Amino acid sequence: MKSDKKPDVCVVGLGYIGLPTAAIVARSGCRVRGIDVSQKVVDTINRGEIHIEEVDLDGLVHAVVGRGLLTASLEVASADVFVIAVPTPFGPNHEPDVSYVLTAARSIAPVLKQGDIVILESTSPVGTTEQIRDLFAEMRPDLKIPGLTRDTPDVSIAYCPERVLPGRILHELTENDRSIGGITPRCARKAVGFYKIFVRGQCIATDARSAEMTKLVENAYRDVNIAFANELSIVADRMGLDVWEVIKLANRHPRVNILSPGPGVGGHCIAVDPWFIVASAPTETPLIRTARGVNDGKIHHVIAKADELIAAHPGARVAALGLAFKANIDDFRESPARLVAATLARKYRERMSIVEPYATVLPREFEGTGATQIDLDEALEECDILLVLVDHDAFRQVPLAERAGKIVYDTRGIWPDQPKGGAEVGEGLRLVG
Ligand code: SAJ
Repeated sequence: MKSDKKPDVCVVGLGYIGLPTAAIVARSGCRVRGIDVSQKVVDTINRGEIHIEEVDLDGLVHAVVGRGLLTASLEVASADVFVIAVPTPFGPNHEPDVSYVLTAARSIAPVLKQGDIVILESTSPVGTTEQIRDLFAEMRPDLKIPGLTRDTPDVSIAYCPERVLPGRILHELTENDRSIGGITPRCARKAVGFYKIFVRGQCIATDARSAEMTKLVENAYRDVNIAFANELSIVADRMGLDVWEVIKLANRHPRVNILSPGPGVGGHCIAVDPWFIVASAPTETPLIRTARGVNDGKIHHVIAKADELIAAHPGARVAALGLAFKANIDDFRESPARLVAATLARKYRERMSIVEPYATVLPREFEGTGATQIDLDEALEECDILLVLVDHDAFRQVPLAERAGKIVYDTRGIWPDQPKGGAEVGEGLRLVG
């Protein structure tokens, strides 16, 4: 990479992280080639359009494609910097699957040249960046590979996890601090030089294994803390206490900050990444493993409680509010709300309605159940039981007067003013926990 010119960049994987990253890097003036295995994705981006939903991403992609700074392709080509941002799912026993990462690295190896930088961004088990190094050493014996040569290496290899929040990706990609772990300190310095082109947050150099672990630790930390809140909600429920009131009071302690209970943990990060730590140290991770169990178990607790409530009110119409995995986004993947609503829809059929302002149609598993999608106004007019599964702002803003007399199971604690009362339809009831 010449210091006087912006590097040419190749981003492998144009998903939720790769595409916004490619667009932001292109906005900084680098020529970016984005690679994806899907012809449809490649064609969409080359038209200046996008295939995922993210705030302001459409305008940015349209602009950088229009200026010729971002092009998409099926094939990797020569560049100065390669960024790998492909999925790392887990297998049936929660073992991490890094095959997409290694396939991406294999596609880069033939075009690597002296001075290139290769950065892995995908969430990965500790040691994956070293696997890439070994793969390059095997495929390119002509190159001096960092960590395996005493001479100045020909290429740099580093790990730099993304830590952006869906809905705020473009902002956080530039503003968040980055942990940048090199195979060697020199590799880290080279990668820091690249991120400084478009990141305003601090770029902190470390080693590759520490950076890999840091990413897993951040999400496991959040999972464990959400598990604490979810366990509390079940305990409070059993003791007849309002968990939201207890958490609100406990959080007035200057060193206590309990997170929010909910119907379980969704998305593709927090419910997945802790398993990568468990897989690396199965006997040393009882807490992390248990937290996963608590958060998954909360989904079934909510299903059982909602089922009991609906069964106790024959004929009452039920509205499930929300399918997204969290508030104010249109992402329904690995969503506990979706699982709860679909399970109840299969049992209660025409009695169930779904309100999801971020969905144009219901997901496939609702087909044939008899459950229908309605809007929030219809739900408030026609349904007797309201199950709050997602804390979308649109739901939070419903005034008490419009919920009066409803039976409410509020798994997100959005309506603390809902009166607790008798269990008869029309009398009003608030369940939490
Ligand atoms: N949730 C709760 N209670 C809470 C907070 C969250 O039940 O108090 C639930 C949400 O409803 C959702 C799930 O947890 O179902 C995950 O939501 P989230 O907002 O905690 O996290 P994600 O998955 O959107 O993004 C996380 C972030 N990681 C951390 O906050 C440590 C983000 O910074 C990462 O970049 C992202 O994972 C990722 O890609 O790894």
